[in-house]
Amino acid sequence: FLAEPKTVAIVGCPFSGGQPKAGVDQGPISLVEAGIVSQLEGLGWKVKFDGHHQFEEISAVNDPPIGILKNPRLVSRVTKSVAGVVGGHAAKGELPLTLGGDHSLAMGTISGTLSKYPNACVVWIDAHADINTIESTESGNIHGMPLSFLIGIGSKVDEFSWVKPDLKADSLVYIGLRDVDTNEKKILKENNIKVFSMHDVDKYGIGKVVEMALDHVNPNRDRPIHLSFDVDALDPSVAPSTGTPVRGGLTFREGHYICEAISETGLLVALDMMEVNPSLADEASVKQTVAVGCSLVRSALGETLL
Ligand code: B3U
Ligand code: MN
Ligand code: MN
Repeated sequence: FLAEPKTVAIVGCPFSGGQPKAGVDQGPISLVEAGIVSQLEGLGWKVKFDGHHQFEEISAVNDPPIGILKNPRLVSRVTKSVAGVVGGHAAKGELPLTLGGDHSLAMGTISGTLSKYPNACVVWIDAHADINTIESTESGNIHGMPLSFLIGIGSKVDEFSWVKPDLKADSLVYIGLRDVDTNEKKILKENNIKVFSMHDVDKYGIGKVVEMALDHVNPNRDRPIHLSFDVDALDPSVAPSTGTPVRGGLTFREGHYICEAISETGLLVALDMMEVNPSLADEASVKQTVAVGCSLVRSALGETLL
């Protein structure tokens, strides 16, 4: 495939249906208001942004749980439409930048990426594994589940039959995990999925961890990369305004290093910045979290320190 596209298409997704806390739907609005469009233009990108994605509304009464899954029809329809939008931008050679919104959206973004780049690998930065199946989830929150649908594990849910299980378990690598459910630990082991937890970041340092992560999913550095970044991967002292903060996370520099190193590969084809919730925590914390979200995006899209 061709080198990094020069046009970035911003897909703002004001969506919170994959988890219970209000406010994460304001994440993309805050990131855009903080100036992400002009910041990316300043890095030399042509930026396409024509307003936030509009979703079909389905009220809770028309969307009863399926098993334990909450808001299943809403999440399915929204993520399906996001898959179409992201896939459409990718097909035109643009780099889709999806601003969340909760991480269930990645079901859509990664489906979209794989429709254009079937050989893409996924680098998932998160405190959580987001790989619960319909059998294993205890919360029923779909933002804790997108990867099981994409990989095709767990029993099938009709409502999500549009999701093609096209992501191979060995095309996924995680960095930053520290809050993984017992059931998820089993799923990760059984499917031989490569994880670099915070323990590994402590042990090897972030430079070595990113190198090992890329060696696993992209040994020849020739596969397109989809980077899905959950801001809760960062330590809560760095990114406090998010729905499920977990202490012991990535430092400011570790988070940025990951983005810079992936940018340096020249292989990035899609980027997600997820779970920024500007309604949580005080005003200064919100400002700080939104600013960090913008600067991680800039690093992934080529901003360097020198
Ligand atoms: N693993 C838990 C908790 C969780 C996942 N993602 C977030 N929280 N943000 C679950 O609900 O599946
Ligand atoms: Mn997540
Ligand atoms: Mn998370």
